[in-house]
Amino acid sequence: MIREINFDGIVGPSHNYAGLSPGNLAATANAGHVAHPRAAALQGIAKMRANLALGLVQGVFVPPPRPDRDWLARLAIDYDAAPTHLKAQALSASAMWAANAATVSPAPDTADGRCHLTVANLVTMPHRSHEWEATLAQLRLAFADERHFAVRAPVPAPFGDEGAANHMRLCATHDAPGVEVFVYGVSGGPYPARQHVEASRAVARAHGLDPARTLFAQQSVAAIAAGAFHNDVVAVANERVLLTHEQAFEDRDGFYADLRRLLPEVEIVEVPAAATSLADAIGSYLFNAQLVTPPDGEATLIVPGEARANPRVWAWIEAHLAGNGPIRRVRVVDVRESMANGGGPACLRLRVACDPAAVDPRFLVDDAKLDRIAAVIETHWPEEIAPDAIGDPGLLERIAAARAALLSALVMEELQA
Ligand code: SUG
Repeated sequence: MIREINFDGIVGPSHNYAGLSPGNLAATANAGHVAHPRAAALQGIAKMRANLALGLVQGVFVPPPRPDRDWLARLAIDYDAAPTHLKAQALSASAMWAANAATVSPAPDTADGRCHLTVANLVTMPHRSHEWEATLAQLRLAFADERHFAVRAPVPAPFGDEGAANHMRLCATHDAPGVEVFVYGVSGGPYPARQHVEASRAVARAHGLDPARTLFAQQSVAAIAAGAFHNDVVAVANERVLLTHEQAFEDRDGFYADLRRLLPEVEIVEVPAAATSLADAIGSYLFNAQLVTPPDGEATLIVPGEARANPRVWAWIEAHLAGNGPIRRVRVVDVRESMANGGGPACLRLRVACDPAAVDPRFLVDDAKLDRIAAVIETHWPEEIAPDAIGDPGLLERIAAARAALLSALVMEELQA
């Protein structure tokens, strides 16, 4: 029985604001602020609880070891001796944004009838370029059953791949064959285009997707320049609904026409720039919502509090709900610590449509398990990290102990490394 599972990255104990992602306007604007890892992680837990309450299946990924001393060793330096920028890059908790962990093609779409996951190489940003090894180890554990899953190593550099944040799947229902859409950027603007078309094409080939049901769409140059460093900041899809900003795609009409040809029942909900500018979209993260179908069938949009705080964005949501549109319900979640680094509700989760019984149960959560995780966070996660604290040996010990306590609570000690 195929269900969509949202795997949320548990916010790691090293969460801090170092401004490491040019083109991610929230992250650069908040550089140097004091971060609150404990509150950040508890906000993530509350979001997961709200999803469980909707009747959704929920999973978790655990934070990788930070600082990444293996990566520093390959750079021939110890953490203590490293300059500040390398310290910050080694310490980042950026793996919390699980939408960048991998690209997922569920079994109904692939040639061998297995669910394929390709780990994203994240090569564009130095602090994210070393995430993939720990992510690969974790996915190999969670999706170890090779009758159901193929977990694949990343596409080689220099072809940038940022995973599911630049991938959408449209389908009648999650268990039916879908149309997979890979959104790529073209460099030349003020900010890097992180998703390269060569990487997207390689992932599609590796997953054994039917070329006749696979689309490659260029993200608009204007969207990247306005701060949409991933497609999931300007568009989100679920089943046959695409919610998108008018300026998300370079060839909007061509893309919509292709989509309608391949999936005649598609419902394209376009938010006009006149109602919500790109700046409003990026400031509010309206499109970085989770668009989900709970068991009651009422398509639900899970938005960050910042979307409610923007009067134009909230007015658009209320008008859509009052009308006859396909989105029937909205839920507001507080993930402001993650938002301040440019990560909204959708960034924090990786969607895997599969039979939950095929997943290692340690990665699936119910309320009782979330209680246990929250207790570890309350006890061990640092309350705050100030920018000048990242060299403090006491903080590093605390971060390591916090992660060890979480792995022990989840019986995942084999990820300790
Ligand atoms: O890659 N922020 C992340 C945010 C990722 C959001 N993910 C999706 N849109 N799916 C990024 O830019 C900032 C970390 C720092 O500066 O310390 C950061 O990496």
